[in-house]
Amino acid sequence: MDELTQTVSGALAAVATAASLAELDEQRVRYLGKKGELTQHLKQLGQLDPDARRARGAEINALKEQLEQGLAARKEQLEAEELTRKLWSERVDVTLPGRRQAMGGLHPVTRTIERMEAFFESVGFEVVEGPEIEDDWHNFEALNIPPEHPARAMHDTFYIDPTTVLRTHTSPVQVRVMQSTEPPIRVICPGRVYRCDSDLTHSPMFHQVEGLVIAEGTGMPDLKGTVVDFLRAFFERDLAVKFRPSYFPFTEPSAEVDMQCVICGGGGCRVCKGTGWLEIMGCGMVHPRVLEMSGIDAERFTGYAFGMGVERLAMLRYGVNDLRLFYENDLRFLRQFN
Ligand code: 2U9
Repeated sequence: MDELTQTVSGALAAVATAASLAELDEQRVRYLGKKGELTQHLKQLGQLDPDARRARGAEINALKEQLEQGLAARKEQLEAEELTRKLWSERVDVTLPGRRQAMGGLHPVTRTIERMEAFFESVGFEVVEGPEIEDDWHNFEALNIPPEHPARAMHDTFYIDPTTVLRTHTSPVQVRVMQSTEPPIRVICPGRVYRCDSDLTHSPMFHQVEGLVIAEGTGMPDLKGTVVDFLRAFFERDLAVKFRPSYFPFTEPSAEVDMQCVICGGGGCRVCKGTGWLEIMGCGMVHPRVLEMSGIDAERFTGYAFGMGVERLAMLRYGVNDLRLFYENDLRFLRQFN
């Protein structure tokens, strides 16, 4: 018996210092496994007479229980250590600075449109948008653009079907405003427009901002004042501006607007082709037939309108020399506007 007690106390010592769960299990197998030392002793009980067997059996079982308790206690310890190690290795330092969300920004074309809207809203215009897919009547007919007009040719306009187009200008939005609103009307219409045209200086999709004012007694002086004030506010400079007679089917009289070159200040450079002037927009008094077709009494009301390309204004304001940069989504280009 002494021998077995000694064995078990040695086993308890080994269990108490087992360095891992695997080592602990080795100890369990060594003493309590099928061929374990204690198990062997229990198997030999059969050879004893009943009284001795009962006494010896109780002793061995007590030792076995002691060893099982030792194994369980060490197992619990080792598992707790293992959990602590795992938690420590997976710890998160909540005091570290967070990863910042990269800040996005508005596209230069959007910024330009917003800048234009801000000016016109400050002088009483309302911003109105309309559909990019238009019918022939709103895009052409109501604007006094006759069926034989070159703009209507397949090579200038994207046709969806014989009477449906991608709008070639935002003017159909103003037509819709005239049809649905009693004057006075004071609107600007920004948006995408489409023309079957693509080269270094033309994109098949670009943006326009057009304006329309309809009121009793308005005329060329109001038009000129509005346009000059806009250009000076937009470019933040006291620019020279001139109005050159021109022709559009929807305005009469019509004018193209030239402004002092913002790149060279008027001395002459590559951008203004040495003239000192830049063509910047078109405008005119709304043709009475255009007013009448949309249900406005042209005897009582007059109107003025203007139109400009957003990309062109953005290029001049930001000093961008290639239109294609606006459509390539190159972040190195776009990040410069924030
Ligand atoms: C209605 C009546 C008249 C809008 C106008 C222009 C002159 C013009 C061009 C500028 C550069 C187009 O983007 S561009 O190629 N626009 O020259 N636009 S008057 O006249 C209107 C519009 C709507 C009902």
